[in-house]
Amino acid sequence: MPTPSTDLTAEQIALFNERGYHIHPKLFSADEVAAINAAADRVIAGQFDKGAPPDVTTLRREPVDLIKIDNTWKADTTLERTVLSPRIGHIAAQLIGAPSIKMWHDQLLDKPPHGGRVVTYHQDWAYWQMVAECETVTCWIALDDVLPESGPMVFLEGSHKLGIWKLPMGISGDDSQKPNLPAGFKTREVPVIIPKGAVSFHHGLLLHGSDRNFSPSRRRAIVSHVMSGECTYRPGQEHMNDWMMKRYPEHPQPGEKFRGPQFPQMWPAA
Ligand SMILES: O=C(O)CCC(=O)C(=O)O
Repeated sequence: MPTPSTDLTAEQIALFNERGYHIHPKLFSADEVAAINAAADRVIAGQFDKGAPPDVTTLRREPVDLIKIDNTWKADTTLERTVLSPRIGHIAAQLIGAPSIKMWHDQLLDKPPHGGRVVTYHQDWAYWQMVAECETVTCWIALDDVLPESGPMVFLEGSHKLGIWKLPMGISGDDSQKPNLPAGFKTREVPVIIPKGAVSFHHGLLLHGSDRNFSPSRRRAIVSHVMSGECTYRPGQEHMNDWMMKRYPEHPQPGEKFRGPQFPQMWPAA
């Protein structure tokens, strides 16, 4: 596959500002996706070719109904190359008009066949108040063809313009907490039905959730949650990154830009 273009048009950026999301056709080839899936299975099995574990591994309930692993880039070279890809960084930078892009954290998500959980409608940045500025983008890389029945993410189009909402009572397992949108607010539910290798980008304030996986196949994704390189550290809300970044001698003080090994730069590429 020829290297896919990551240059966005002014119209694509304007649509992101209007809708709160951008879907990019195949950024990763079938061979790349196969290698990523093999690496993801190794990490799920506890094999780390970088010799270090990811930051957090969550295998929910028995039988497992959702696998969620954070900061896999620390554990595996193939996943590191994927989530820190300059292809992702370049697109995110254009979407939010940022001079540079850093990793906030990554997340490997695996919804098993006939399983998984409801992901309650939420806004990503509401969980990331440690990042003072809402200059974040979630870059969701499909590792399987996403089908209407396999529990796709669903976006509430345009909802990023409504400001910040309070956190739902629990991120998973409950679909009854759809926010009460203001009367007359025009929106639509947009399911993210994309082929493997394509990438969906969404704004830190866009309301989104997902249903269970009703299909006989896995629904896997690896996600780069990224931020502008200009974003600064605001302590107060609990987050994995607050304690993980302090394990390294180099980390930001309150009010400083994020720096140090916890937050690798993705764009411009080193
Ligand atoms: O993959 C899902 O079902 C939800 C993912 C999500 O909420 C996110 O990546 O922000």
